[in-house]
Amino acid sequence: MSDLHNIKSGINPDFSWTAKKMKDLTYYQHGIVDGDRFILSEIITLLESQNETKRDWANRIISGLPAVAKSTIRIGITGSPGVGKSTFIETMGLYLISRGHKVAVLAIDPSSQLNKGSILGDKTRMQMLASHHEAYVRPTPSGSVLGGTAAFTKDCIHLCEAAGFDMVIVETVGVGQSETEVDNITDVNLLLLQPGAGDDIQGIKRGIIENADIFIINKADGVQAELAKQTKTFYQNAIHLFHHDTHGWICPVILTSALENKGIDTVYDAVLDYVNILSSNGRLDEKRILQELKWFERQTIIRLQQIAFSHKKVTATFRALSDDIIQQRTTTTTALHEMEKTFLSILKN
Ligand SMILES: Nc1nc2c(ncn2[C@@H]2O[C@H](COP(=O)(O)OP(=O)(O)O)[C@@H](O)[C@H]2O)c(=O)[nH]1
Ligand SMILES: [Mg+2]
Repeated sequence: MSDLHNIKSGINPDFSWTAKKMKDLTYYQHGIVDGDRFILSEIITLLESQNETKRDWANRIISGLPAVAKSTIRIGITGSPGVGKSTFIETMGLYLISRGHKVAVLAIDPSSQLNKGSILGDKTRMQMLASHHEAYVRPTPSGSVLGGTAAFTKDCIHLCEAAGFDMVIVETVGVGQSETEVDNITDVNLLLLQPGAGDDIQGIKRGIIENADIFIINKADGVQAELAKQTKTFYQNAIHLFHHDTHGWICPVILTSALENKGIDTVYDAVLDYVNILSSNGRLDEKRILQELKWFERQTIIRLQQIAFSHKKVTATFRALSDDIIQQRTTTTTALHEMEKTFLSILKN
């Protein structure tokens, strides 16, 4: 592992890295298969890198990993900042370990983009879990990875599963585009809410609510215990207004206290119930394949867009037509038709 030190101490770290590391695909792959958390972190750092060679290398490592034999569960945890997600994951994670699971946590922190300190905050919040040898905790600042959080998290999930973690928890905040995408890479989604009159649901996108499979009213303790019960009734009534795509599933609303370790076993049972429903008749596999397909479709559209706009004729026509629209020389419908003709003429050549 002496070359690892070269990465940190070399004058040109990328040079020493490429020269030495590239030869060593098996170092990483064996490390993952052995469940080595240090090597797992190294690969995720490569994936996060702004350096394309490193990212390519990480992708080569991932595509060469053997299929995971053990069944795994991917749990998404969403909720507004401050609702108690990190605290909940710490408590839930330790509970899962006590039930014989190995737990990986991928926390996507939107605030850390502005303030790197909050990553430390999350690590401290999940300190017991982070230092447990049956767990792996990885906070990632959102916006820090090229290609988006969802694609990156998907790769991290595969890596964690290959490293033997059978419970992968993904923490996100229920605001913003990338978070809705993250909901589409997990098997079961938990939405954490605060005791109160449902105010926090207004800040959460409808897509997030529709993607939720289990509703959790956290902080059901102390002076808020009574209010939490009322909130539970409120959500139990409100849930019928939302469509859930798994036939026969009525989203449970569960009271928890992450601080006082209450209700976690009920959440665990609900997660297993939901996954059992999905697994019957291979619906879990089907769901994962559909997620992959959806992801592939979305990424293809993004790539198409990038390729199209890197074409000189497309950008020139687009600029000229935009100008025509500004000068009121054409209508948007006519301009769109012109764009279409431009695309088709390029495709034909
Ligand atoms: N009373 C109470 N406070 C909690 C509970 N869970 C979390 N908190 C507190 O809520 C605050 C935010 O928690 P955190 O886990 O960082 O929330 P996150 O932003 O959703 O990850 C912290 O001060 C926690 O101690 C709980 O079950 N009961
Ligand atoms: Mg948090």
